[in-house]
This record gives sequence, C-alpha cells and structure tokens, in this order.
Amino acid sequence: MNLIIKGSIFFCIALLCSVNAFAEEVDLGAAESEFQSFDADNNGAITFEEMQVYQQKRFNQLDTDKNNSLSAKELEADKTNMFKKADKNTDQEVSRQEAETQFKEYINQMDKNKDSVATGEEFTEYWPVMIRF
Ligand SMILES: [Ca+2]
Ligand SMILES: [Ca+2]
Ligand SMILES: [Ca+2]
Repeated sequence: MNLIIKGSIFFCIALLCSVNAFAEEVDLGAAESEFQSFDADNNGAITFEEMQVYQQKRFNQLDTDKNNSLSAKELEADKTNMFKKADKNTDQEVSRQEAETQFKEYINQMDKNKDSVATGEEFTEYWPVMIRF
C-alpha cells in the first residue's frame, strides 16, 4: 500500500515537472513572429495558399544545392523541425511533394474549427506540436 502511494506521488511530481519543462521550453513569442511570416497579406489568418507559399519559399532557402530535395545536411538549417517531419518514406531526403503534403497536414490540424484558415490563436496553439520532432 505504502509503495503504491509513494509511486503515485512520484508519478504526479514527474508529471508536474514535465508539464513545467514543456511550458518553459516552448517560446510562444517565436510563434507570433513566425505567424507573421506565414500571413503574407497580414489579415490575421493563414490560408492553405499562404501556407504553401511559405513552404516553397522556405524550401528554396534550405535547398542550397538546388536539386529540389532537402538532404539531412540541408535540413540542419531548419531550426523549427517543420521540414524534418516531412520525410515520410524515411530516405533521409525531403522532396517538394513531401514538403507540400506535410504543410497541408499542418494547416488541417491547426484549423480546429474547419473554416479553412488558421487564426493566430489556432497557430500559436499548434506551434509546439509543429516544431517538436
Ligand atoms: Ca492571410
Ligand atoms: Ca538539396
Ligand atoms: Ca480556423
């Protein structure tokens, strides 16, 4: 009995600590400034098109050898992990198609009320999921 109580207390403390660490680790200020780089027309909402425009622009920046594919080395410059997650066939390369699919998935998951745009609030809420590998 004692052991079970001790065990559950330990579990609760561990849980509390991890929640705290999570909150401290994620910089929501970064989410706000990142939102603005997605929201090209500054209307406070990100459309599917704006998401893909951002994705293509960022892809071009990361693809330094211009072979239309992001290698593991090129992906090191992707500090947000947004592109690293796109490698679905795990060949250590992210193709344009994979990046497009990944960013479609991001906005679908962000857009909780399914009005086809992601607001700043929806974006900030989803931000920690998006940048986590
Ligand atoms: Ca917009
Ligand atoms: Ca490349
Ligand atoms: Ca929405």
